[in-house]
Amino acid sequence: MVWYSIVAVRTAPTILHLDMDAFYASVEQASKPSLRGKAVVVGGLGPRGVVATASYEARAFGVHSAMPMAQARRLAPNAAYLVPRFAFYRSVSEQVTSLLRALSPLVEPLSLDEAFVDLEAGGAAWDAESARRAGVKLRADIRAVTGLTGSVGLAASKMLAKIASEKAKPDGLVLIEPGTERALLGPMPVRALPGVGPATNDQLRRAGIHTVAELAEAGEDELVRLLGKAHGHALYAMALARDERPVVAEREAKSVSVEDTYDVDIHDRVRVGLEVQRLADRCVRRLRAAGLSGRTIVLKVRRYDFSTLTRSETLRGPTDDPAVVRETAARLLASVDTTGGVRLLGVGVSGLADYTQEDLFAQAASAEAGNPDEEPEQEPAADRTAPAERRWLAGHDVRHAEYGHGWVQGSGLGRVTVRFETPGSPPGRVRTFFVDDPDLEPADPLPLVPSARHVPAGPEDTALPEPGDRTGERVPSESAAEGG
Ligand code: TTP
Ligand code: MG
Ligand code: MG
Repeated sequence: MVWYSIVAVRTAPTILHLDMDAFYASVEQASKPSLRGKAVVVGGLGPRGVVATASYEARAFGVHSAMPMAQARRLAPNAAYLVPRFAFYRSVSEQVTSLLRALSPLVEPLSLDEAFVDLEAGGAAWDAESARRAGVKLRADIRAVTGLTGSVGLAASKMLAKIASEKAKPDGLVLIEPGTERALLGPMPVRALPGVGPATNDQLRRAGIHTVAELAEAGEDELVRLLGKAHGHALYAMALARDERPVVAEREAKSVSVEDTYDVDIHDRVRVGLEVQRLADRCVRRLRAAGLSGRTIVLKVRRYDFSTLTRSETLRGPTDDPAVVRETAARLLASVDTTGGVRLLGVGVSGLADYTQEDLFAQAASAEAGNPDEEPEQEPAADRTAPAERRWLAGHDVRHAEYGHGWVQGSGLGRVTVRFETPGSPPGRVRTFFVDDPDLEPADPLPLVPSARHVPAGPEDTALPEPGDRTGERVPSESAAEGG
């Protein structure tokens, strides 16, 4: 196997970007036959709950990630609303990652459902044709092993590979032939480029720049004048499709942070506060997209004289709640002297854990208690005693002594409704039980593809925080439900 990755500028489209389609929702559909082809929304319950993702069927109603759950329910009242099962999504993600690692030692995961792969470094591809073959085979392997679809982009750079996979969505493959990059990028909105968020987008729009072609025409000097040196320079390079960032293997994120440098120092204390809130929200979005939560909130402030301060606060439990991160960052800001002006602000979260279910349980708890103001994230999970109904989270698996494996379709008023079906069965029947029915127990998820090499609910699951009322109630095995 030869390592070509040292070669300066790549000419073959051998960087692959994979992004799974509607990831959490697709896992739920693969898991629950009755939901296939239906609108499915996965997200947090409770007053501050937001949509994690929506199936493409639900997107047709306008539902999308980060939308308040209440708004989603108004748009798509008949969709299935499910609570995320992060440990299960991670186990599926690991199945996908091991397929990527078989292609190359250079695999750079970006989130639970997304990664770059340097095919050339693994000897898996060397030109457009071999790259396309590798991409087609990868998609087929992912489907065989997980039952899910992922979209693949192939290009000679990371930026274009990611743009390509976005174009390929859902369930497709797009290869950008070298030499066609600029023609392809030209008509795209500037927002398609990495690093162009809403603020930059607005700034460019005010300058009459809407498309990537217009960005390239504006020229480097103009962009530097508009956006500052670093950003202007970087954006100009991307507008010309120049991106030589290498694929970096195993970048274990120790923290997730975002920062902004201001061309003009900010003096107004209120404005500084607003910027910090905005950064906190952005930081949380990244955290969530990476399937992480963290305990330590960090605020970074570079002052007019380039002196840089960091302040941090560690919470009792991990969080990915925007309100908690915002409040903590605001508290930290209160302890910093910003008179004289601020050049840079940053907000980060460290002490990372995989997504804990804690926040969601807390949200569900405060919803039940009718107390949206409580700060559940700062209480240890073990202290919360659950009423019987909270064992039955919508979408989570159960086993009934007589009817076998199923999932919770809903609960309330002392009843729980269960649909009895498994990934390999036809759509199943619904039955209703009392919440304290002794024949009904929480269960581990079943593999999405019954014969797959990997059993999703293994030690990984037990390592993650569990709701207190589940421990010690493990169903001995999932052997009965799937004949293989
Ligand atoms: P994405 O890849 O951004 O979205 P997606 O896979 O659901 O849909 P598609 O890629 O087809 O457009 O995110 C991957 C998963 O991360 C998503 O399924 C749920 C989670 N997520 C959140 O929890 N919150 C968010 O705001 C986003 C964007 C994603
Ligand atoms: Mg995705
Ligand atoms: Mg993604």
